[in-house]
Amino acid sequence: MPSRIAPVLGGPASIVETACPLDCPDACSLAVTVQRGRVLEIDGSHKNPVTGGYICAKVRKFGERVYGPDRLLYPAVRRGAKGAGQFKRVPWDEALELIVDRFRCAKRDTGGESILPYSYGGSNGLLTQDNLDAQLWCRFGTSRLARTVCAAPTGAANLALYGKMPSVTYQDYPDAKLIVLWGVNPSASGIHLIPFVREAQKRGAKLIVVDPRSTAMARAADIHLPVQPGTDVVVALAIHRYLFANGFADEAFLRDHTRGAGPLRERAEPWTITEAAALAGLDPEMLERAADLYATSSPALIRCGWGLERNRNGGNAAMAVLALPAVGGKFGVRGGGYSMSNSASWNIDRSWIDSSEPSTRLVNMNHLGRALTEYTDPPVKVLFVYNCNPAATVPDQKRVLRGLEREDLFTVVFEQVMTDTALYADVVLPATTFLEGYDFARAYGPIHLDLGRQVVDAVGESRSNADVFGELCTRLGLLTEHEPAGELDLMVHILDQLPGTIGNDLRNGRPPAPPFGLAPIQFVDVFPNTPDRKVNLFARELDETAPAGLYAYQPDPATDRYPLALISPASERTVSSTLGELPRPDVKLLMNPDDALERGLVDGDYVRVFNALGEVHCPLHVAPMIRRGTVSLPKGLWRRSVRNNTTGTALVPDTLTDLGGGACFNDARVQVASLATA
Ligand SMILES: Nc1nc2c(c(=O)[nH]1)N[C@H]1C(S)=C(S)[C@@H](COP(=O)(O)OP(=O)(O)OC[C@H]3O[C@@H](n4cnc5c(=O)[nH]c(N)nc54)[C@H](O)[C@@H]3O)O[C@H]1N2
Ligand SMILES: Nc1nc2c(c(=O)[nH]1)N[C@H]1C(S)=C(S)[C@@H](COP(=O)(O)OP(=O)(O)OC[C@H]3O[C@@H](n4cnc5c(=O)[nH]c(N)nc54)[C@H](O)[C@@H]3O)O[C@H]1N2
Ligand code: SF4
Ligand SMILES: [Mo]
Repeated sequence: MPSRIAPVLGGPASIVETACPLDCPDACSLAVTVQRGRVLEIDGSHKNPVTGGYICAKVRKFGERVYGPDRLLYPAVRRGAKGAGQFKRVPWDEALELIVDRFRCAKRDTGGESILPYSYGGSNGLLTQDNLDAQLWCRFGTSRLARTVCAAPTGAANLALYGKMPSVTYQDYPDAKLIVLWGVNPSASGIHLIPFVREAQKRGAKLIVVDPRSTAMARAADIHLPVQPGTDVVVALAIHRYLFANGFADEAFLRDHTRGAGPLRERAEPWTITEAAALAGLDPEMLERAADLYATSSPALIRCGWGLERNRNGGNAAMAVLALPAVGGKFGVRGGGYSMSNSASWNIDRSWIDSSEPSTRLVNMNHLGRALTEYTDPPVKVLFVYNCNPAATVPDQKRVLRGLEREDLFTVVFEQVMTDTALYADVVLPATTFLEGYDFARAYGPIHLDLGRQVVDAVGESRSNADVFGELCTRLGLLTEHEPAGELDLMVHILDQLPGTIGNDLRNGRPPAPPFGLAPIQFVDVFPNTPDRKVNLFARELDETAPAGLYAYQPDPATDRYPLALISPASERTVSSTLGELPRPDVKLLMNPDDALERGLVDGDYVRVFNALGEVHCPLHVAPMIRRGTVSLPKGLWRRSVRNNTTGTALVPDTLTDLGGGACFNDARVQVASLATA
């Protein structure tokens, strides 16, 4: 679709190379056409071979965010009621002094812990988070934030089993003879994987997709297992059982490279193919075929996504899925093993800042609503939001909004655009986008690191995170003389600190590589980063902390009143809620025809999707692309794109996953009724 930013100016155009740091696995290399200092067109470049010259439609339209009507251009303070979005422009100096003053008062009156910094991966780059911001919070002694809204359960599983060993990159997919896409929809969430999967299929590889929806990849698969959300743990355990029971477990590998195979086998024992299929709502023959295909194929590769983690059993699901290649003996060959987040592969996290851990209160970000409305020891008095849009993206939206409405809460929102959260701010600070500054874009699908360069001047008075956090630190007297205090300083400092030749390579525009290369073979080039270098199939400490133990299944939260599982996966239109400000005519609830028939609903009906926490009003899309008993809304909706100003997160309980304290987005259980009859 052509961009709505028209080339109005004329004159010579130039192309600037940069990289996309958004929260997407691919970290594309970009070629941005600039004319008279304005972004004209954004496209993929060939610098990164995985990008291969093309990018997603959403970032092609990123210029509409940069110059759009929602862009924040200057600091402002609230004038009207909270949430009304009425602000008065103020100079940066006044805004920052106000914030510094409120920080000092909060610390004096209710203690540093009454300040809650709140952030996630808005721009996922190394310069926009975990540096001067972290220093500010740590040195001022604020509450700490457990960043758990995403990847906490899969991260906990990957850490426990393999110490986050680097995993199979996109380029190695064509070597696989079997690819399992488990709870991942790369057609939306990491589009550059698709050609590599297609290439593998062309060379004869089989494809299995495990997903309650019939995604494009599921339709192209040899076997599609449309699991009931939240049941992956038992499906994976049934495959383990099949491997053990039929002589497919790799005993030599288990002996030499793993610990804890015995207890894993015991936990898998009750899950026969029949039992697991019944619970997960699958055809047992299909499940057995999938187990057999996995057992007998090599190289066999599992791409574990994040769709399977967003429920009460998410951690154990990731444990059971990620343990499969160890039991099945799938490592040691190119195209075999697993893919999970590769973000830890560079081993460079936060090495450039003072990382002394304070012991202040740790707040789980999934409990924001609770923290704002219930915490008393001390209550949250100052909330500082950046890189995040919690009014749209975290569980229990109504409670979050109730918290943000508190008159005695001082909220700072540091943002690029007037988000649902920024509307509730007492002070808004305008942030640059990645096209207006430097950043390190680190892929978490492929193993790739690139330096994003400034393409155009900062729009309006917007400033980068590093500059603003550096200035806040300086105003509060928290930095020593030789520490970096802004974006350029910090970039140079990081380039100097990066291990090996990485910094030099980035300076010179060469693609850097970690010591084990850009396409490591698991158990040849890389090994588990666990203390004994073995796969820990049964981490005792997790068995103790998980509510029902390791590899346990906790029952579905559905009730007679709210029988439908509501899921909210990534859509092509936004990255989480980023770009959600652009007009969006297509917000619909997807429902299976049998569920619609049972409720007397037809395609195009206006419906209410509701439970005890809230309700969403939207049109209905009836299609067999989703399993019976499950309905779906897109993730990352802005409130204004839904008729009643409420999005899917309003229906999500703030319960936590079994491991890692993650969000249970897909544990929302709802009923759907026609709006006319409601
Ligand atoms: N276009 C786009 N790209 C994105 C993002 C985006 O919002 N938009 N977000 C980025 C981010 S932050 C992330 S974390 C990744 C996420 O990317 P993915 O790993 O693809 O995660 P999801 O989109 O949450 O869900 C993936 C699939 O899991 C299915 N699913 C839901 N519940 C279950 C379940 O219980 N079991 C199984 N097996 N499948 C289930 C969904 O139907 C969906 O098709 O994508 C990143 N890329
Ligand atoms: N219903 C439902 N909700 C979900 C999920 C789901 O599956 N279902 N998935 C969740 C997932 S996977 C994730 S990762 C979370 C993400 O949720 P969030 O962390 O809230 O991510 P975004 O919605 O992208 O919001 C990031 C914000 O940061 C801002 N930003 C970007 N770069 C910068 C910068 O350099 N400086 C500053 N100050 N701001 C910047 C952007 O403008 C944007 O508004 O959403 C979760 N929400
Ligand atoms: S969002 Fe993902 S696919 Fe789109 S340009 Fe950025 S890295 Fe590439
Ligand atoms: Mo995410």
